Amino acid sequence: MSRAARSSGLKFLRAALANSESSFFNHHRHRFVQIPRLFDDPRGRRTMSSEKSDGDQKLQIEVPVKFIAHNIEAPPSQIVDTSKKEIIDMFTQAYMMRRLEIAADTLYKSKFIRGFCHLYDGQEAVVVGMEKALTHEDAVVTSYRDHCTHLGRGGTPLEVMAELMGRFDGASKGMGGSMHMYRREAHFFGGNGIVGAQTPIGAGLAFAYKYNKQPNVAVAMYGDGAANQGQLFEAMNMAALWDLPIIYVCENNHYGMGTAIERSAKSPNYYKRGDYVPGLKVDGMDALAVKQAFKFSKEHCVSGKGPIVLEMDTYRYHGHSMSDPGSTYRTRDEITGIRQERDPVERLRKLINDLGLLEPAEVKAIEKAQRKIVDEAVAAAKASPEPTSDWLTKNMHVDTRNVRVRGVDAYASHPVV
Ligand SMILES: Cc1ncc(C[n+]2csc(CCOP(=O)(O)OP(=O)(O)O)c2C)c(N)n1
Ligand SMILES: [Mg+2]
Repeated sequence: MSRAARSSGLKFLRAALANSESSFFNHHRHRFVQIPRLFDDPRGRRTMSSEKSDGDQKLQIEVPVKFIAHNIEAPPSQIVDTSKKEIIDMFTQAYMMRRLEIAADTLYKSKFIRGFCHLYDGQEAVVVGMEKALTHEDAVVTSYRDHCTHLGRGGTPLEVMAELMGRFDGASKGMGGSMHMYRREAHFFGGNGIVGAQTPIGAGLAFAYKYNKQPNVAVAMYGDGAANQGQLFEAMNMAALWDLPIIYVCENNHYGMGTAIERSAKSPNYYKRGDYVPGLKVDGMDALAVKQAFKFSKEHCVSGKGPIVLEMDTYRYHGHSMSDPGSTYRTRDEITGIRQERDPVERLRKLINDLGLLEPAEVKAIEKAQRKIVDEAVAAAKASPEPTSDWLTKNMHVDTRNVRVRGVDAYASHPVV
């Protein structure tokens, strides 16, 4: 469809909206609010403009799925301030994440990647939307499902790919693997293999911000399975007691390994599970809704109101890890249905098309460029060397060469080998 034809289609859409709160939009579709947007100019006139000073185009989009609040008087608006550039950017990032995870799947099956490997495809909107509301001065800590979190924090596809293959160019010099992405300079404190372990670490990061009087927030991301872990409640208690600036993000992908949430949680309303901690349930497949929820939460935390829980309603397409085909505890129809109705990458693409932000050929060009980036990262990771054996002890905190430790017998000591 030409840009002109789409634009006349949009005019029709606007007219339809002006006339009715039409059922034309089902509950998963974004509603386009207003282009150009009205705002007050410095001379006190109401001015129509769609251009920002940098040539970007301002947009306001109504996200269709309502935020559901717990212990929050004024939940965030359904209307999200965004821009053409931001939407294209989110699509580009989400598309690249998707490609990277699919490449990882292939590499795993051809044995270039070994060991644990948990893929994030399906959940991309959570990281992409989150990063639009935070800065890299804010801290993030997550679970073992961390490849895309690393990319969101500005890490490169090569750092992820090489880490997956145990190569020296990896985020952790190839010594950690899939669960151990890490990027200190962007305040990304890694993936964690122990379910829930990141939640008290997040409280510690938030404590540091409060102690140093820094206007930043810590984010601890955990799964629906981890939501039943005791340490989360201990950490939340402390965070709430001390009003720590932390956003607890429950990525509810509806399964903990092969166990559906209804079979593992007495209450699968994870946004309420902080009890005295405010919470919001968010459509975690909608990057704009995610951004809005994080913007709201960061303001909440930095203003001194303490922690908040965001339940992201999301879905993982792959099995729990590469050893799980992911099809024994759920139906193929369920997976296909989510792909068709809620896919986060397709939603962003649709937004670009519906608003006529790019021509279809321009979208194709973005996809091609991102595929090339991933392909090049795979090639470079394969060419990257393995870490040399002296790296095995390089990150030890203590030089143990002259240290003796007590044995089972209190009077005998042994050298550390
Ligand atoms: C303390 C601990 N218990 C058990 C495990 C094994 N384990 C790894 S992932 C997982 C399920 C977690 O599910 P969820 O929190 O929903 O995260 P998701 O994998 O869905 O992202 C379990 C039980 C572990 N790694 N650590
Ligand atoms: Mg889960």
